[in-house]
Amino acid sequence: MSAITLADFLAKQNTETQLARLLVEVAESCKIIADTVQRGPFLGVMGQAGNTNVQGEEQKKLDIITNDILIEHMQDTGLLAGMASEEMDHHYAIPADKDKGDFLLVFDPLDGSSNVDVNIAVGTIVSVLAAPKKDSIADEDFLQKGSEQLAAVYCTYGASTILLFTTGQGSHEFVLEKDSNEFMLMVENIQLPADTKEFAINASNQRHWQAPVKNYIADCIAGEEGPLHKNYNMRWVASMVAELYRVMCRGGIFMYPRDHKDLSKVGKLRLLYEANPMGFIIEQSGGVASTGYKRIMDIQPEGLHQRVGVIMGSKNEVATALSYHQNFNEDGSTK
Ligand code: AHM
Ligand code: MG
Repeated sequence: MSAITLADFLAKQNTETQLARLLVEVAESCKIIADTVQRGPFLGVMGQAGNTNVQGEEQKKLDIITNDILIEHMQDTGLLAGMASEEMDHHYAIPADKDKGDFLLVFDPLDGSSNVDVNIAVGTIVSVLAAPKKDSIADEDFLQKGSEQLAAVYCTYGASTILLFTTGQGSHEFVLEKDSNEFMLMVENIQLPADTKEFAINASNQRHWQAPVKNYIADCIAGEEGPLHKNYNMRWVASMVAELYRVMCRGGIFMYPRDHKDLSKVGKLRLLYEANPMGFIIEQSGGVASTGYKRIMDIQPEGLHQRVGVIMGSKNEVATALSYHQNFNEDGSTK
């Protein structure tokens, strides 16, 4: 491993000074979250919080605690005009007595948190946007396309604490080195393998899938004897950050597609703080991020908690999956 810290690396990349400062502060928040998640059982912060978030999902105590860590740490940096999160109905405006800055932050403070009690890797996902103004920020100011993101960061808390980020100049991986408590460069310019034999999807939803996904997965399972002529492995961790880290390391295709399970929801994952930042990092690693029908980062968001179908990963495999969608409309009907 190199001896290059995140701050050194950002300087070497000539990252704009304020953005570099912001990314270092996000990484500082992730260090606090890593420590809190690891010491969770001793801190008495495991289990359900006993309430639901705006999306009707049961909140874990750690969902709320990690959201508070990000808010409290980041609001004091003077770099932000506002924040929005999976765990808050509306955006959080930086209080009047604090310095404001030129950025907005949108995050999922603890992705995969349903797994936190069973010691499976969870993570923090952050999207950085330009603030159109410093004061009187509204929810609408966050409704920017993924292609307008200034940076995306995600940090997974597993056997190691690993942080990946992009500012549009490739994606890069850092590991938290315990003795120095610094994120040290592990991989510069991650390149995702273009081909794969590994798919990840929650197969218990099979009966709800649209026809193109049903057909593609059936052909994957058919193996060498089927039309795709290769034997696939399947993986499902139910933690997107862990899933996509595996994809970043050895390739793969990750799918949480739009389905017919609940017609009021076009997919499970959220556009602004899950699909867009992960899509930005995947694309910057040579991969593809699509809904099946269009590039995720081209979608004009209409709501803070908007959901979207997600198919992302190795370029050639995603292209194969997308080819199954060609003759279908976004609602799954045939053209
Ligand atoms: P969360 O943000 O509430 O944790 O939900 C997102 C997670 C993803 O990490 C994961 O891919 C998916 O939900 C798993 O869903 P399921 O439990 O339906 O398999
Ligand atoms: Mg999430």
